[in-house]
Amino acid sequence: MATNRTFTMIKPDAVKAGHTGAILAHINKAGFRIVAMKKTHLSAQKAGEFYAVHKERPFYGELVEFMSSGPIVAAILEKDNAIADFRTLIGATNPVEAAEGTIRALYATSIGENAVHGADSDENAHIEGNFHFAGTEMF
Ligand code: 3AN
Repeated sequence: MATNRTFTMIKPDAVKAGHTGAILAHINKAGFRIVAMKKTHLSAQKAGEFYAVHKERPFYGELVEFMSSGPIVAAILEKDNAIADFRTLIGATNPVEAAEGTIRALYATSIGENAVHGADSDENAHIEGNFHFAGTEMF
């Protein structure tokens, strides 16, 4: 069922800073089960495809450059109310607005380099998960 799954990426800033383990611990402690996970490095083309919905936004070029600047950790996560609960766990897009204790408040450095991605709907979680993983890699 897609309704209890979300999709996340630990972004290049957080991977580079060595926060992968700490972020996964937050995710684990919040009750998410890992359905699929991999460390990978997106090409600029792949990052551009992933963020195609933001093509017209002024920060698109910057976003694609950043997301292809180093390795990421991509994962599909499962939990009741996964989309909303994960967005609560990560906090606001801009870390200065992110609630205390959230992943972005703890690890993000700016609105662009904000440590983690979280899908914003069941539909997008499904699309984004399938972008990164084959059905045979989901358990
Ligand atoms: P969220 O990831 O919280 O859903 P979106 O969907 O508005 O946020 O933006 C997608 C990604 O684009 C963000 N995670 C962030 O990395 C980047 N982004 C958003 N707004 C800006 C901005 N004003 N300047 C640079 N990058 C931005």
